[in-house]
Amino acid sequence: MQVVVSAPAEVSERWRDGLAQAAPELDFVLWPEVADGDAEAIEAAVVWNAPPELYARCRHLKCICVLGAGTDQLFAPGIELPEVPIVRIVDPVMALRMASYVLAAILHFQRDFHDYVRQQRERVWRKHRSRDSHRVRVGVMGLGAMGRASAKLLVTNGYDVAGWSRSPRRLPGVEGFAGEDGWPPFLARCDYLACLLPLTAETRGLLGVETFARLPEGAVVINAGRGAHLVEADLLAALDAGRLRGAVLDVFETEPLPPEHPFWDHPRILLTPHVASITNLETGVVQIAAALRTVRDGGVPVNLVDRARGY
Ligand code: NDP
Ligand code: OXD
Repeated sequence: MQVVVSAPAEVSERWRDGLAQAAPELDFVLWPEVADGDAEAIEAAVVWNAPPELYARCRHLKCICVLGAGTDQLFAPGIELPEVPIVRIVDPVMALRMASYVLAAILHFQRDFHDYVRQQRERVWRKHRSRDSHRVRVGVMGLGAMGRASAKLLVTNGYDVAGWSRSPRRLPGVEGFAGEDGWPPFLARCDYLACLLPLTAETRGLLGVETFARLPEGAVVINAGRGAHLVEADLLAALDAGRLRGAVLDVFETEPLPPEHPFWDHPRILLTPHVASITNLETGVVQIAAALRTVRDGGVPVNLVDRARGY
């Protein structure tokens, strides 16, 4: 089976080599080093933000494996996807990475590190009183692989945790809310709101003025889902009005974040360059190799994306 690999330039060879080691019987070729005639023979694609030409030229794909958890990139305008299974990565290593990011983001504001970093620069010795974790109400938007691991870690760390999902989910120690009806009461109890949703037509722009208005005064917003979940102007307005206390952002509408973007200098925003949960190569290649073998043998791989739901 011939498989094309299209990944960001800085990691594409590592993925190709890792996959070749995990599945030596398969033939991996890097995009765009695929001659026109050869594209016809390619039966699977392993992708992260692959260009539309890949799908146009590799016309006999039987499967698409995404090098990450989120698959919204595949449904972007201009991409004509073949009707084949789409496999994503569901990896406990990644989930734990995300969970530790969310915990660190909360602690940054909860324990006033945001102010201490500035105070250190100014040589100011001033103590702040921080709230203990059991008095801190955290809400996790999305209770999938990422959200469940994050909620679990937060419960273990003594927070008062709630989760919001499309369908009702039960997790030990987590107050569950679901759908439109669950949205207002969920938001009303979020001192910290962490967005770990997939980007779909329903979730785009969810972190906007109406959502911020429902949060308790002085809440902190964490977005590690996708940049388009957030209405950037609404966040700036809510921070500047003091409605929100702070924001921790890992994902942005435009990545890399342009140098002139107002988020860079905002005193109440901590930003990171889309690193909350980078895909783990060692476990990733094993999962993708398994999916490719299953497809080659005529089976149905696990961790499929539901196209109708969009995630
Ligand atoms: P999953 O598909 O496992 O979980 C998605 C969760 O979101 C589910 O609980 C689902 O509800 C819920 N959801 C989806 N749509 C809605 C909606 N309209 N209303 C309420 N809840 C909804 O995804 P993962 O947990 O694996 O990943 C989530 C996202 O995290 C990815 O799509 C990606 O965008 C982002 N991500 C970011 C990374 C980073 O480094 N910043 C790294 C990895 C992922 P239900 O349970 O009912 O299906
Ligand atoms: C992912 C990501 O979705 O890294 O895996 O954003």
